[in-house]
Amino acid sequence: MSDKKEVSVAIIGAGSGGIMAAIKLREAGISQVSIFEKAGDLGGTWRDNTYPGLICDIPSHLYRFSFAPNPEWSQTFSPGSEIYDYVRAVAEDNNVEEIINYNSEVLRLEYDGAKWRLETTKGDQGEFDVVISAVGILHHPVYPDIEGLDTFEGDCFHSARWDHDVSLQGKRIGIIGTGSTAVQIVGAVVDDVQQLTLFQRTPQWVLGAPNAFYSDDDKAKFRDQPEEMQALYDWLAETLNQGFAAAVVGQNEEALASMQNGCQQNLDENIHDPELKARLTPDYSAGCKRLIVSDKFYPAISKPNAELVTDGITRIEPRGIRTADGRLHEVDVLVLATGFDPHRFLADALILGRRGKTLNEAWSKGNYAYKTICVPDFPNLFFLGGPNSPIGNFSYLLTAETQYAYVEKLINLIRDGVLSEISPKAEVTDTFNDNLKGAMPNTVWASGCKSWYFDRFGNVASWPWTFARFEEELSEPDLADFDAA
Ligand code: NA7
Repeated sequence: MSDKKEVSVAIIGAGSGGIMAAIKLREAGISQVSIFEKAGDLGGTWRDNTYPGLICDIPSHLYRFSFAPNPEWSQTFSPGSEIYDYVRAVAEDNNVEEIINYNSEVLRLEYDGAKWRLETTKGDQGEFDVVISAVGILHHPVYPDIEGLDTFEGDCFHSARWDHDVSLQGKRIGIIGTGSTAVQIVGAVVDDVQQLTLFQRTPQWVLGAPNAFYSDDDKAKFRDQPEEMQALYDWLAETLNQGFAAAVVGQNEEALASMQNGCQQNLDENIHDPELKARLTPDYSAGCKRLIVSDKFYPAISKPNAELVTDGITRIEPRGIRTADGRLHEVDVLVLATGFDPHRFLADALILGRRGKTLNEAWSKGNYAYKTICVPDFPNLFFLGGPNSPIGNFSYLLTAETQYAYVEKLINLIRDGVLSEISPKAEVTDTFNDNLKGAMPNTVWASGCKSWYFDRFGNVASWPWTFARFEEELSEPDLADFDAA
């Protein structure tokens, strides 16, 4: 029998992070684990996004839980539905569904000096020693504030709310946005539609990485020789860490230049019309906005039935979109590929910490945390994918597992009776965040573009250092950084 103290844990969100945390908590011997999920299904962003052409821009063999390597990935960058199936299978294999409370959006969390009382849309859910927020960042769709949007008479939906009852076959489709989502949709639907009009506010750099299929032999090899699959993982992780992830935080100029050259080469080789090329060429560095990976976009936008519109949108009318040059672009279906608000976290809930302080008050000048994990005055509330988590083109699964391992160590301090309440010291948290802000100007994200990495206060909300530093910072909790209680 364990002499550890029993703790109860509430996890908010049944996406990849929440599912992983539930599996690992139970493995660690914590039996009282409940997940509260606002929707009626698990899978997070892979549940919400079902648009045609959806793939993950992280190589599949890197985008997996460490404890569930998957020999069956179909492609270098596998389709979203396959990732959803993978996350679901991992949850089922580990009996996670039995602890998920669906349609239970957290409305209120109140710390009473010892425990968190949790209330959802289904009412009072009782008290928990620890709360882990795994709410993700890509699930609050942003709808554009364009005059007349509600007057459009055709079908109109956000890319994350794709209406599969609407056939695109032979229709005129308009797409607003040129992020990863829009780029993937364009490549997937251009051959089905009569006319595709893409409304671009800002051009994007696109890396033309091919999306190869794994053969049956490849999959058999990964199945029979797991060490081969691990070797591929290690190579991908190393390549991304040392290359891209270091480049975007100013630690690898050569890799940054090579990324820039790769994007330019993709543009040069695939866009032959100089006028179109000029309009597709960004005026900022590659990597400043989240890098897009697609070998389909440029060929697709060059097709005779595709048009890139770069005149600004002035308003939306019943039959289409009016641009600044006075032209009305008539469309039957309008897709809003206008992104997400990644900075909301728990903003829709009332989170009351010590002395009745709310999390929204604490974050009124911007979200912050100690090492991305926890916030002063909100004891035993831990974040996976929290403020300033690495959100450059990086595997969230890898990030979340690294954060979880640290959180488990914090929870063990409670289980072992070392501390009863864990909250970081305010001054240590301030120093951490001052350093973080000080490092931000070295990153490519701050080099002169607008992107969803910025919060509403104009601060970049990513991790400004290498992934190695992330792992190092989260390797072992330093008790001196926490309030003694
Ligand atoms: P993104 O990357 O945030 O892209 C949103 C796009 O929508 C972007 O091109 C925006 O232009 C455009 N946008 C947003 N509002 C408007 C208005 N009002 N008018 C015109 N254009 C607008 O979202 P995605 O869904 O593509 O990708 C999100 C992440 O999901 C992606 O990075 C991957 O990690 C997966 P802007 O560039 O701001 O001028």
